[in-house]
Amino acid sequence: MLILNRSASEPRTSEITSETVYRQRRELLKAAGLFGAAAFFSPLLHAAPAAFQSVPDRKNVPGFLREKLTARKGGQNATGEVLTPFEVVSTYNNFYEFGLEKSDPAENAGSLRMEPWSVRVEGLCEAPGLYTLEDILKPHVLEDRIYRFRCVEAWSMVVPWQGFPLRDLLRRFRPSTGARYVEFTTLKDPAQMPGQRTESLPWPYVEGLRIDEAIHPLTIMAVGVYGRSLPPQNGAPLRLIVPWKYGFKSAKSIVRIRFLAGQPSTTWSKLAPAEYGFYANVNPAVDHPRWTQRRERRLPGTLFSPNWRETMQFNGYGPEVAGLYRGMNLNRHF
Ligand SMILES: Nc1nc2c(c(=O)[nH]1)N[C@H]1C(S)=C(S)[C@@H](COP(=O)(O)O)O[C@H]1N2
Ligand SMILES: [Mo]
Repeated sequence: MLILNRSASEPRTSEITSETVYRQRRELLKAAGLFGAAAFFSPLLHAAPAAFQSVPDRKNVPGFLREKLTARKGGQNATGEVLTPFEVVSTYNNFYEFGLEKSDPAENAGSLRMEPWSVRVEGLCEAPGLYTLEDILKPHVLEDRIYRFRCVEAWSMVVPWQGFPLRDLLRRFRPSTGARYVEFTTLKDPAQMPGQRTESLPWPYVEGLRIDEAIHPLTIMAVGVYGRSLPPQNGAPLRLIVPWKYGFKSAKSIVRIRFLAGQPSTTWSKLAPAEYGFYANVNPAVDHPRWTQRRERRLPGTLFSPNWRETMQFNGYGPEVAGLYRGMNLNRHF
């Protein structure tokens, strides 16, 4: 986002065909030394998304998570928009802990160990402690949430996540009345996360929300995508999804939740306060200093058909969330 000083450029590869075809072509092009030119050869495919069932599950998924995903509640596609195929969602990623290129996380995140996993809960609450992933998930029924996902870099997707409302989790820790904000921290372990052996960002990655944003019914903790456990590159085993905010608010691979009285100091807002605010609500009227936010590229697209569309205020979730910001100047609190 900041480091490479790159523009909202085209994807390096065109990730639009079925997974098998995609992989075969990738191998072929790699062999021919043409990988970077893949986009030129990819036909546009406007096909319906693959059925959730056709998405392979990861190996080593804990049994309790597999059961949860199988027993999930159904949902519906509230956006009414075409889903972004799994092979794009899982290969075009931002996860700087595994590298800066979009293809790096898919290539490098296999080294992330997700078992055992635990989350430390701290700060202004009555039930702090160290919770295992199983403790965290136990009482929650997973549900499908199909959301638009808009990165600050001006690309977007529509993604079928599986997760549960963050409010149902936070309530279990009995936050005190003084808790006005909640902070989320990603794992820091350079042995597993090669990107952390560089100083591309100050580690660990920290994000945060105002408590009313955190307990808004649209805010979820996701553990699955396309009906299967999250691939590590998407922030397994536990990541935030806040669909009306730019993607960088949605911290991945969370190991700490902290309740605070004051606004947490978050990674991007600290690093480049003029570019990335704490709120980061999707807002076509407030441009990034280096590019417009009026429009976005809906993935997948190709060099020949970048699939531009108008960006919607609050990413289209204004009817649900605008009330959270009544009376606030969203040009200042961007
Ligand atoms: N820990 C961590 N979380 C992160 C990031 C990151 O680099 N590290 N990138 C953010 C950004 S900029 C985006 S757009 C989304 C990307 O999520 P996805 O790869 O699942 O699409 O993750 C967000 N969460
Ligand atoms: Mo992003």
